[in-house]
Amino acid sequence: MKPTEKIWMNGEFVAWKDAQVHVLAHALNYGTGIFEGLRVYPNSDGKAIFRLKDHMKRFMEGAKVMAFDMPYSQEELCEAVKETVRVNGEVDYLKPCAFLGGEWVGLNPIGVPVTVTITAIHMGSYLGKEIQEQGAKIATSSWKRPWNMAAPAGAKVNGIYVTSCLAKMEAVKQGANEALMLNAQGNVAECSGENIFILKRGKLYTPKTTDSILEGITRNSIMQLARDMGYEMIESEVSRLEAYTADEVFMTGTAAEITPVTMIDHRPIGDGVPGKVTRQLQQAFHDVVTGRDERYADWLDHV
Ligand code: PPE
Repeated sequence: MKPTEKIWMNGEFVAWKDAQVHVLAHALNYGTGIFEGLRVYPNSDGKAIFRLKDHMKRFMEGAKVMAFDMPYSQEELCEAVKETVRVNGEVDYLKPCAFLGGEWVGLNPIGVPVTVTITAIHMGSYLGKEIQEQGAKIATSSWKRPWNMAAPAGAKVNGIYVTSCLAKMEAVKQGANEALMLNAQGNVAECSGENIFILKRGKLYTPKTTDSILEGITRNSIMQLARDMGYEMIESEVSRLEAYTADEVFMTGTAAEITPVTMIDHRPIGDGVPGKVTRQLQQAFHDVVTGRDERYADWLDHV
């Protein structure tokens, strides 16, 4: 990975190569961390971070779920994210992390110090420019999305991402671009790092927050944009069959933005090309994040 200038680590900026932890850091061995992902976009008057407060609110909520003793407030972290953009210049993605560090063996996390970092990177297109434009082929994974009885599936907890990594690897080895994960009920939950939407008979559907999904901020933004554009937008259970027979399918995420899905398990979705509504939402989202649509100016934090 191409290094950027400086990483914010426990309140100070350190050089990329100096942002190190011990091999016995608790999070490295037991997955006891949380993270976020935010994008920064060029706007007419500089740069803006998309939904900064909402991302850092989710970060603090994740810390609460993990019972971390967070050394910084949400406001301090928002400021630190902005500062990280300023000192690193041309970056487009930020990854705040909070994890149990130390030098430790043993599961009990009580008393292990929390390390907080914010790394800026140059991500570009997450799934690849061609996939984002032409559509992704996705494959149902044999790995199910962890559900509430086993893990706090609604929080971005590091350890939970093992399932996403296994699912993604399986999909890629099968020749697909992304994995579709089902929940304990066998309904559609989400992809390895994206939420999913389907369009059927003119209405948009996306799995409910209780369907073992991460409550995506892009998901929330698209729900609002779709409603403002006059579409009926329904949060409901989505079966695998409904996904196969949808007129359009797309994924949403900070990294993947809005990516059309043109094939699920070798079955073409609609005409097998990105759909009209997907294209419309992609364009609308682009206008919002680049500050061209003033109705959503509140979602942008200028740096
Ligand atoms: N589901 C999962 C499991 C997930 O990881 C993400 C974000 C989403 C849904 C979409 O959430 P939101 O970004 O708030 O719209 N996944 C991050 C993955 C990046 C990474 O590889 O790391 C992201 O998009 O930033």
